[in-house]
Amino acid sequence: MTEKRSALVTGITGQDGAYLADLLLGKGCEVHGLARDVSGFDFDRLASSSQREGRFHLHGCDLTDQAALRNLVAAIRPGEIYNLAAQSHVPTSIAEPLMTSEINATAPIRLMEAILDLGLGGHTRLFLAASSEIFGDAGGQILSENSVMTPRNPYALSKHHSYVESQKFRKERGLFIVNGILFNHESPYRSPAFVTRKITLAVASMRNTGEPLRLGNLNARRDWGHARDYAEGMWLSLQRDIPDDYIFATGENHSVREFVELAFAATGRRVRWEGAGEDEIGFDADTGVRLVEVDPVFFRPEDIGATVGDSSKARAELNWRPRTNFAGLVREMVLSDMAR
Ligand code: NDP
Ligand code: GDR
Repeated sequence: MTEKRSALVTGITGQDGAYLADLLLGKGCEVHGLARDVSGFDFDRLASSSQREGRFHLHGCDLTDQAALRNLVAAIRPGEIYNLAAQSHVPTSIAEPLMTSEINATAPIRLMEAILDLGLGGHTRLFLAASSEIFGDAGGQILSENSVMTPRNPYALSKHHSYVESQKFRKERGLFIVNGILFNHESPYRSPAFVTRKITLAVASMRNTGEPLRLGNLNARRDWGHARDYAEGMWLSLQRDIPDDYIFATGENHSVREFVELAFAATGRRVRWEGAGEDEIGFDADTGVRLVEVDPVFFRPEDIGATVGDSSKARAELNWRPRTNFAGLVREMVLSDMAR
């Protein structure tokens, strides 16, 4: 742990913010969370953190408000900053590229400038949440820190911009910055805008609604891990004395179709697929009830077919490894949604 045991976490109301806040509090840290809408604050995800009286502080601040962000950093003088705040939804970035770029690229660059201007360069360590999206569509090739990067949507471009700039701040201006190149990670805290939680929520509620689940590309493959493991990787990466960039990934990938099958299996149902492409339908193998339909609305113009990451550097240098496997992740998400 760095000298001053205080951390500023942007994006505290998001999925990763909840796991990271819990982890940092467990390590005895003072946690300052930046949330843009304190009045609409989601205490559901942060229920256990917010109960740690005295060591959990919430600050209302939009990441794009440069002056407010700088004042916050000056007041807290955090030993660690985890910049998790982002417009993190790929389709939204296509609809709103400018807003995505301001939050995901310009704001982190301003944050780096603020650390320098405030004279905190030798004190504050900064973690930036980069993304496997920066590689673009690598055709299922296993991706390492040295793989070619060809970002292809506004979200990926914004994350790539921040990634490239941060390397300059590290090399040329001496800031302690780590990029975690994060592959997909999910959990019961995942927003329903993403396919995994959309599936587990639908599977859990289907007996009541009877509505089939409508999905896009069933054949897309992702390297899916558990968010709790990735939060641990973020923390580990700031504990080393030399800053560097790390891939966090499980090293295996699975299709949306496999995710659907395992999710239904957790409720005792088997899926039988019929048809192909937009006409494919998933039926309950025992009752014949329609469980899944393909809806072209959810297809993406330039979807990435498959991702899989090589996290051997993080495993060797940080002693990091994912603890929850794919089947365990799907089951935990379904059971959590059923319990709700
Ligand atoms: P979420 O979308 O769950 O959370 C994003 C957070 O950013 C939310 O708390 C959101 O607040 C906040 N935020 C968005 N815009 C602003 C703003 N202008 N000012 C302040 N806060 C803002 O993301 P995850 O937790 O899943 O991901 C964390 C980080 O990791 C993100 O940067 C994401 O891009 C990156 N990442 C995530 C991966 C994943 O699979 N989960 C994989 C690769 C990278 P609000 O609640 O107000 O919307
Ligand atoms: P992704 O996650 O774009 O990889 O970004 P998402 O869950 O949205 O998509 C994964 C794959 O599933 C396919 N898909 C669908 N996706 C959604 N959302 N809804 C559907 O109905 C659906 N049907 C099929 C998609 O086409 C895609 O191929 C996540 C985010 O967390 C980013 O912030 C992060 O950087 C990357 O992961 C790594």
